[in-house]
Amino acid sequence: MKRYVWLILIMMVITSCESVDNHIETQYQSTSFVLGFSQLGSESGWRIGNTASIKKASEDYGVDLIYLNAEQKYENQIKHLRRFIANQVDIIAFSPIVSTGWDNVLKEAKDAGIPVIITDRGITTVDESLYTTFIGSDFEAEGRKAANFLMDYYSETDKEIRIVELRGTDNSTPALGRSAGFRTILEENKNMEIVYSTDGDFMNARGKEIMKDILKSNLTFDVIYSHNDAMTYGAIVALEEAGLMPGMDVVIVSVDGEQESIELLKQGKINCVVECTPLIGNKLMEISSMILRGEAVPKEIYSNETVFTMWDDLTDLPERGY
Ligand code: GYE
Repeated sequence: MKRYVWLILIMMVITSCESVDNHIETQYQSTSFVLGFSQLGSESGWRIGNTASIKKASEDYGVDLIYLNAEQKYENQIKHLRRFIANQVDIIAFSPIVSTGWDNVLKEAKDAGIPVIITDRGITTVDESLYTTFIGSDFEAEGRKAANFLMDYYSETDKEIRIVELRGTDNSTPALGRSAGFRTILEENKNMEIVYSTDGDFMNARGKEIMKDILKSNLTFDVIYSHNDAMTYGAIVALEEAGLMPGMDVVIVSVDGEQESIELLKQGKINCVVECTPLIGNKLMEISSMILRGEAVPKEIYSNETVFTMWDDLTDLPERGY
């Protein structure tokens, strides 16, 4: 082909991608396939790590990634998915901010013959055929692990244990699962009670604000169970500002396992960290390739995850990477 034809073609590709969205970030590699990925936002260190993992993996695997960030808005994610369908990407992946409200757009993707992978957070749908697979964590198991730590921690006492729960974004599957799993274990122990539970939206600032309000009220409590590290950091600052010692005066259980929370665990300011890994980029690229090659993949692909507690020797723990 003549050189100027190539030039025009390249210019066309660049212009069409630039017009997709202000927040668009594209990476062009020697193409194997085009993956449209809608990230739900940038609310936490976990999320930043998740985005970095997916971007890095797309580079390593030579995948053309069209990355869009919904900035915490469900409506934006719906728009993203429609753009991916209109652009006829080879495969779509997205991390749904909430669990419901996806059926129509997923039906459109299905009708267009574009496979969809749900990553990180799950969805609730009556029609499981609307997506190909889910890659992420078992949030109920995480909730159970958090409660099991408290069962161990308080195994020697009969006193009533009063728990404050900082929940993640309402109607998101990590918030639903972490609440549900936690409660299933708590039901086995009549001495433990959730005395206050509220939506902190997985945000550091909300964790701090909620904890400040609680400390101003007359509520007494022994434990904070926080659905993510970001809210935990905010709550810790509020406790310290009130002259309390996190980890001593209040037992703290957090979920995620960011490097920062492991440091706080080592310092004794957090008592238990339930791991939830955001590093699913490689898996996403591998599974995408398999689907596009027509190979069968499991409907649910869960990460292997552990729990870090105040009783563990964490000196040799490798850098977390998020
Ligand atoms: O725990 C939290 C993030 O969806 C599992 O979202 C993820 C959660 C994670 O904001 O830090």
